[in-house]
Amino acid sequence: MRGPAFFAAFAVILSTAAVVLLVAPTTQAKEFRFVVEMRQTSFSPSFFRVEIGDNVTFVVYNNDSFDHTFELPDFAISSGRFVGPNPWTSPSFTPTQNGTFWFHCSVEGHASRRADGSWTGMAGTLQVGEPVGTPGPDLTPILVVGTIVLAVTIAGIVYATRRKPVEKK
Ligand SMILES: [Cu+2]
Repeated sequence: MRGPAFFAAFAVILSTAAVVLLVAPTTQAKEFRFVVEMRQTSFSPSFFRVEIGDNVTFVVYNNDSFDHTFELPDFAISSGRFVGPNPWTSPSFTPTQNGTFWFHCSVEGHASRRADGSWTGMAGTLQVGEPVGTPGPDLTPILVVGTIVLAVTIAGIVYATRRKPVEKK
C-alpha cells in the first residue's frame, strides 16, 4: 500500500523539482573587460554591472595631464599612480557575492569616502547582482505549486491513515 511516507516523499521531490526549475539561474558566467577613461577628474563610465561568477578585468587609461589611481579595495585592486594614456590592466577577478563595490581615485582631493561607505568625487561602482531594493524573482508560481503539492499531500495522508486495515480471517 502507498502510505503517508510515499506521499511525503512524492511531495518533497515535486517541490524540489519546481523550485529548481523556477529559481535556478539560466545564465552562464561571462567574461567582462571594462575600459575606463580617467578624464577631468572622473571615471567614464563610472558604473558597471556583472553577476556572481563572471570574470572581470578593468582596463584603465588616463586622459588628464596629472596623476590618478584606480582603487577597487574589495577585490584588492590598485593601479598605483599614473599619468598619460597608456592603459593599465587590472588583474582579473571573479565576484563571489552580490553587492555594490566602489572604486575610486586615491589622489589627494579627487574622491572622498562618505560615512556609509559610498564615495563622492572621482569614484564609481561595480554592481554585482541586483542592487539592493529591487524586487526579487516573482515567487507566485512556486507558492501556487507548493500549495497544490501540500494539499495533495495532506489529502493523501488523511486518506492513507483513515483507511482501516482489512482483517484477514
Ligand atoms: Cu584622480
